[in-house]
Amino acid sequence: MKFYSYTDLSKDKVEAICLRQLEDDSSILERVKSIVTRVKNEGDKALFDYASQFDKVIMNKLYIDKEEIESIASTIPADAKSAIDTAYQNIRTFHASQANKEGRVETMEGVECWRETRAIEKVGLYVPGGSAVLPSTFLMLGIPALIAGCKEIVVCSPPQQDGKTNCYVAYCAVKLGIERIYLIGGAQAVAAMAYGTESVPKVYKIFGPGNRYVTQAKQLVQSAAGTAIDMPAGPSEVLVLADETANPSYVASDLLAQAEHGADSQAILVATSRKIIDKILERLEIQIKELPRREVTALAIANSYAVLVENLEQGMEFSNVYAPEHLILATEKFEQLIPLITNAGSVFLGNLTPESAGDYASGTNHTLPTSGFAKAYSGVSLDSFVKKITFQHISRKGLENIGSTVEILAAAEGLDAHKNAISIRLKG
Ligand code: HSO
Ligand code: ZN
Repeated sequence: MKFYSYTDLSKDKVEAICLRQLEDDSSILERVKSIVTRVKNEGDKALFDYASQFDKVIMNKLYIDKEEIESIASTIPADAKSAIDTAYQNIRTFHASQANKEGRVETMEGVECWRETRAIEKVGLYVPGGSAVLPSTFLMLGIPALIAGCKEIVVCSPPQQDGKTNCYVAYCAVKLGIERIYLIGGAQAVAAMAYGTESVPKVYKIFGPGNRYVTQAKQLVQSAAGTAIDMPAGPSEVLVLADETANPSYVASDLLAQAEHGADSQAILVATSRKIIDKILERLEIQIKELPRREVTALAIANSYAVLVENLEQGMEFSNVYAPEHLILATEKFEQLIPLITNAGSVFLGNLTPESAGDYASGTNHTLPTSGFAKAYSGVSLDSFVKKITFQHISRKGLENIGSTVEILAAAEGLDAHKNAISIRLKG
């Protein structure tokens, strides 16, 4: 882990260390383009070919239905089943609370305006599967889609070696009432949902994390097919801000939890004394030895850094420039820092609130803006699955009240037809 002292860093240097290593995706862009084009032109045939080429499975159909999903789900171990049940309940409760209805507003007497929410009718969820089992992502996307009332929820997940899905993903499907899972992975799954094939319905918005191919494909179909996407996804990251009230072992465990996601993950430590940093790194060295994924974890830690700051406020200043996907405030003084947070995807307060809780089960969504996108993007929520449509109604009194304002503005813009649309009504 590299080390920096904030007061010694120029503004440019701060900006530079906050830049995530942007992968050179030009090499994969061409491959993704050819996959997307083939799926668009050849439909299912291309999907069968890619399953044997990339997933190394010969598929005779591209999906499994209710009966098969239920039979796979029934093999789930009891403890995993009840853990998914608890997570499901918490995620549901939190996301259901996001459905707030807005009132009607009279902007002038007789001029009434309001917004109504409508679900996006067709959404596509990409659930990473295969070797990396991510049923938690299925819950994080499926639950808000369900609450929003999306009519068609298309789910794609890469096939396992046996051409099926695992019991965790199958059980999540049962809980969500999803009766078909398309066993398609990677860029080809994104292309199938964007353009539609003989088997896979076309959707209006695609959600979900994935590898560089999936991310590239999402960006491609966004411009080429006009399919909306949840957000640009980069490697996962955490920033932990710690002071003398932090528990070094806990902080070390949080940094490692992030780092084990992948070699390109970032685990940033910001602390108010050198002594705290040293203690945390000491704990980290001990804990990493026990981790099954220690090799990949060590690579991510080597890619990460610690920043020494003079106080928590200065730490927050740095954090806002970094704009972390996850921000952990490992301090008892977290309350006073909340108003200072301007850029972060999701925030974890105090010493007993690890990111893992939010990754799986507390209720908040784990699909969050990475790579500094937290400066302008929010994480996935109920809002991501709906549109807000504006309405207005004008009465005769309202028309009299607003009429001249519109006429004058229309005339100023030289748009006489606009003006007439008012004048003709005022006369009538
Ligand atoms: N930390 C990831 C989510 C996740 N962690 C899924 C474990 N499983 C991105 O927020
Ligand atoms: Zn995680």
